[in-house]
Amino acid sequence: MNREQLAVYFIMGSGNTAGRDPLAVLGSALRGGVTCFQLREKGPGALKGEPLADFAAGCRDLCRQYGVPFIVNDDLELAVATGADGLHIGQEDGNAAEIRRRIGNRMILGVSAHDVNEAAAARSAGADYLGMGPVYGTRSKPDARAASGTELITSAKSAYPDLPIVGIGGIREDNAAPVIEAGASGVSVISAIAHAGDPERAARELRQAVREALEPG
Ligand code: 3NM
Repeated sequence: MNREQLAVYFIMGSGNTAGRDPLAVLGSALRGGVTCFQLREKGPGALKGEPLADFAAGCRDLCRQYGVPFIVNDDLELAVATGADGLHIGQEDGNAAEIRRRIGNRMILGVSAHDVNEAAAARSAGADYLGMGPVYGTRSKPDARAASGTELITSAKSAYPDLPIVGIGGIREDNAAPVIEAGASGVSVISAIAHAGDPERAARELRQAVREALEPG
């Protein structure tokens, strides 16, 4: 995966869209220019079994139409079954090195990391990119840690300059720039797009904010 594909990394599950059709929200986000998508089906009412497989296939097909990587959160079986481009795992979702051995280099592997030690471990396990957060306060992950600001990105970036990082947690169009300036290749968001009145416009504005921060002046 190239770094440009991490610029605006949209994450969503069927329960994140405030009652709207999740595939319609994803379609709008893709039209607005998101560069990567992660299906993260969690929490009360999460789809399982066949409905989940159907939903995942719908997400995959939309992502393919736009040439955007389709990543599955924490479900290797679903990732393989849907022909996903990648898998994203958290610190509690199993051993990253073991998962890398199982998927080989056929799939992108993303790992959530919350400090430099976790970043180091993920890097040696073979992660292609890190998700680091929560940068700002978030309501989308009930068990999220305390907001850490952009400091954790600065330190991971200076320790491992070659390892792409996306910031996550409470990021919106108006606070995305410091995340990029700290060294992230992109921003990862749920609510800034999934809860937006106009997800296409929200995606477009985030893309523009990230573009400007990546190319100052
Ligand atoms: N992971 P929003 S924060 C899925 O810190 C997730 O690892 C986090 O949602 C972490 O953009 C988070 O709505 C939620 O704040 C991000």
